[in-house]
Amino acid sequence: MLKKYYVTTPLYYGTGRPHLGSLYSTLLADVSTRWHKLKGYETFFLTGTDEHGQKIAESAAKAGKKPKEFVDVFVAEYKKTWKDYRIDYTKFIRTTDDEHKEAVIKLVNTLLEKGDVYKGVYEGWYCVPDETFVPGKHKKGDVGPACPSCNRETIYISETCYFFKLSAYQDKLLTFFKEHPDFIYPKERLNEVIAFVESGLKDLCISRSTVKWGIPFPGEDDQVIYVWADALTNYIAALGYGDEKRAQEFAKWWPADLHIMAKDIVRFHAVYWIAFLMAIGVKLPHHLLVHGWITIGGQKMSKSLGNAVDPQELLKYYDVDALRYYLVSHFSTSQDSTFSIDDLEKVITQDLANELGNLLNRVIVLARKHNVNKIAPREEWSSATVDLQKSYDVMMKSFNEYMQKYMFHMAYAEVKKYIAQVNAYVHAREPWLLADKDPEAFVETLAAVASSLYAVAHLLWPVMPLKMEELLQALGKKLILGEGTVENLAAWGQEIAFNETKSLFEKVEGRWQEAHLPEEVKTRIEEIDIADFAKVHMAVGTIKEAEVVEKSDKLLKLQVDCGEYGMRQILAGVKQWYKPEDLIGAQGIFVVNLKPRKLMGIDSQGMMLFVEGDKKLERIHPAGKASSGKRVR
Ligand code: ME8
Repeated sequence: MLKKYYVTTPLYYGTGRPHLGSLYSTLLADVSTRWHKLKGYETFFLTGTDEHGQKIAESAAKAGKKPKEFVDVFVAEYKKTWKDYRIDYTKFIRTTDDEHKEAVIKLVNTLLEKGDVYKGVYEGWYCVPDETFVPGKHKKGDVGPACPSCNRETIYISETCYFFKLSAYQDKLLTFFKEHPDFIYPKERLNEVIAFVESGLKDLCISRSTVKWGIPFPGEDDQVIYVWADALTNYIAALGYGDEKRAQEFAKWWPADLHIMAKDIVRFHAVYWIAFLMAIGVKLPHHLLVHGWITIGGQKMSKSLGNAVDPQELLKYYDVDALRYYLVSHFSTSQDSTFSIDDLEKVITQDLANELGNLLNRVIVLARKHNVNKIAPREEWSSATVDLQKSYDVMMKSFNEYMQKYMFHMAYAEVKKYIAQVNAYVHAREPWLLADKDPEAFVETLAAVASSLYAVAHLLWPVMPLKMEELLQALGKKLILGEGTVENLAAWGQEIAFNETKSLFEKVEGRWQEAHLPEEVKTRIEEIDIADFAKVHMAVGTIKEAEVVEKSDKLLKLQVDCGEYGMRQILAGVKQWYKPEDLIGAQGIFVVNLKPRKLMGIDSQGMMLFVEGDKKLERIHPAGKASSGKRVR
């Protein structure tokens, strides 16, 4: 029997460039596709853009462009970012594609034929950014309700439209959810959907007569199909729904194994989409993965809030596979998670450079130093290695269970734990001492570490495809995809080589700040309270020692006597203007309650203040000599 796997992402609005949130959903789809490839499934991964409706029409008009012209620019940006992030999708669908439009018309015609649609008038509130009808008792002329999903202003609309009899599906939906308790991951989201349906479903407006940019509603010159009814259909349109010539393709891939999205649009997928499919008599998708939001400063990251992190910007400073690893391992698929550069640099430095990269390096350097360039297959293992093998089996069991439930962050936490166990095994075995003392135990240790790395590289391949292929090359191995791969990863006795290789990952702590030091000084002007100002403790400090930070163009490392605040090691980005000897013995003003941070891997426990001069940053200091530690107010 064909083992197939069909996964989709939302169709992102073509109103802006991709950001970390859209990247995250798309990356999860990529990881789950690659994971299934590894297990021998034939896969289909669909992504694309949502290009019709009021929101697009208004944004395009504001930009002075035609809607299609307007979205074309962003579609190109999406495609580029996905390529740069090694997103290996099968198909990119646009709702302006002909095959999509034909499928949407087919869907609406089928709903009409089944008698599930009637003509009426919608009078009420509408959220344009979310393209959604918002219930509310307010009347025309009132201030409307805020959108319950995005909290933005709604507008009043009154227009003729067609309604889909959603209310008639209330019981069928509830029965379906009851019979499929794992339809939505995580479970909490299913409970929310059930509560929403139980609270009573109203019929859904599926056309708009005051919007012109959309797919024409069959038989109506002045109405277009509501953008959500249009966009959701993409999941079947991409497989040729309604096209008899493509019936086989449709039967092969549909139903979807997984629709991925964040919680903002679960209702559209779990209620409207499922009801449409029930109505047209098409099978229902197996699962939804509804992940949380990436937040920044406590707010959802979004294009319209203007706090979006640009994935292209991150690529300037960090390796793409390392970024993928951070996103998958650090962000929970079940809850909101905060993005921060500090965390990103910590995760890359600790998990990848220190733990995984170092482990590979150590074993290769050690093996080659003792002229072990290859090890032959072996069957005998000592009890320490048997224990490690048992840890591997435990890890694999949990890993598989978490992957099954799409809890990627938990699955990869198991791999991380196992890598730490392999590192601990190396520490305990002390192979550098064994090489001469007990060559047999030395080779066994190398074999155990290399076999572990071989397995780990496959498990991490869905997240870090290129880096893990490099890791395998270093061991003289190739990635194996297909049936049985995962079960056979624990091939402990196989032949393995130790090829000379460069470090897989770099330590990146402080890299962002280092690159952005000048920007840090140009802070945005914003009024603050006196209480905010009082939070900043500034004091006089006397510089006792100063030296350059070798690999940095900007940094000097200072040892500063801050009186009652103690001796502080403080980094200052002034290397281009000051020699260490210019500063030794000098006084300055220091922020002494700044959270300690690392720049280029070096601790900094405060900040030295300077004035922007014409040619250089000028040191600020008391006019006469002041005692170290005296507060500046
Ligand atoms: O809703 N954190 O498009 P959209 C995590 N066109 N994920 C995020 C995110 C964040 N801060 N921000 C966005 C639409 N996303 C419709 C979809 S589907 C037929 C039509 C991701 O551009 C997440 O997947 O607003 C979210 O559901 C989606 O982008 C919304 O994308």
